[in-house]
Amino acid sequence: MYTSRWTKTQADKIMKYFLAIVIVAGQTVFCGCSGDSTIVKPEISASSLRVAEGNSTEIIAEVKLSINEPAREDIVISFSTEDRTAKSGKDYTGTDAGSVTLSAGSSSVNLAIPILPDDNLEFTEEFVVRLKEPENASLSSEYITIRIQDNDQFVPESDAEGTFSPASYPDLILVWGEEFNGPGIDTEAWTFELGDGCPDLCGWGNNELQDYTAEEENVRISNGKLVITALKEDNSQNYTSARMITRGNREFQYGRIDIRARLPYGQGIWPAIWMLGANIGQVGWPRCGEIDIMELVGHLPGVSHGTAHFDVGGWQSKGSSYSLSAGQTFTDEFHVFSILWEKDNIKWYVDYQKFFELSGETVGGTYPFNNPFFFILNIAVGGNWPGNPDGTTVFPQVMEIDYIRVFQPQG
Ligand SMILES: [Ca+2]
Ligand SMILES: [Ca+2]
Ligand SMILES: [Ca+2]
Ligand SMILES: [Ca+2]
Repeated sequence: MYTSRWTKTQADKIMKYFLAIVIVAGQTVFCGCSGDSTIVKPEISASSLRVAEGNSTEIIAEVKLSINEPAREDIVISFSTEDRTAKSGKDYTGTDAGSVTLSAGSSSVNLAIPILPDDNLEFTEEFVVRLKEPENASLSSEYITIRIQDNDQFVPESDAEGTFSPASYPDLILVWGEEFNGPGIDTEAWTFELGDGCPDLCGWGNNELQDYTAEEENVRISNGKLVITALKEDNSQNYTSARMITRGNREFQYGRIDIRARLPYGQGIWPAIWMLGANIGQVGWPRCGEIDIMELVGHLPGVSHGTAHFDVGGWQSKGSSYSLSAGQTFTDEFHVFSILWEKDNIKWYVDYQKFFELSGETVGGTYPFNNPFFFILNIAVGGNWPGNPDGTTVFPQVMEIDYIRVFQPQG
């Protein structure tokens, strides 16, 4: 055998050195421009997460941190949390100095954050986990967003007149409470749209029959309620009603909106509680977006419709409806019509029962609902959807609105 001048120890050292070169070469990038080489650190990535809130016990949000190749050595990743709309101590348990170890040989590790339960109706809340770059790995992104999806149900109370909603919610601010309890209609909030829509929009775009007025016989406050009345005028085929809007006066972007109302009925009667994008003057309809919180066609007096209208290069709508038990109608008593309107998402409710949800992903084209909107209240008579009144239709017909309340998250 060839007699080496190296001792065994020296040979071992050389072998280790050689192996080290092979290992390093396996992850070496040769840069053609300079001839230098750079060691590429393994990269750690994680994606944003949506978790459902719990009711009595903590839910653990598990953020999976993945590495693009099995870790060659233990990687300690430090992290902290930062409040956004979710607050540490109330909605989740945050930390200033967390750490998690991705062990040698493994390709992922879960970072766990406790989500705190409650029974409150809330908006979707979020916080972020901020990762600190470890010495021996890089990060694909520093921030991971955790969204907490509220899971709470609410059963409304009722009085002799029907169901009602609470005047306040924990952690929500009442940004507009229109109680209709004053002596008259608040003209700083409301203006009236008058006439038959002619010449621009005769029949208000739907071949409706009514003339809108601001006369007391068509619109007034009575017993703490707004009363809109559709009338068949004596000795004629003409109908009068009222349509009032908050355009330019009370406009809102997002909110929990609760409206307590009792609705008219009968063939050809079409009450609506709805919203239009405040930019309608600039972009027109349907690009401005339309949120119908409640629409009812009077021949189906137990069915309330919730619908969104928008533009996908042409008009499109999506919606659903809520039906009372057989034999019951929305004229019998008051009900609470609500939307929970958040960024990229709207949910529709009657008496806190969700019956429709629209999310940004399901709207092709431009999503118009992340903008300010104003309210519209009206009773239309006749038109394309309900058809015209007939001999069965009883006049007058009234829509009574007890209140409109707009809540937004605190802070
Ligand atoms: Ca809960
Ligand atoms: Ca919460
Ligand atoms: Ca909750
Ligand atoms: Ca009231």
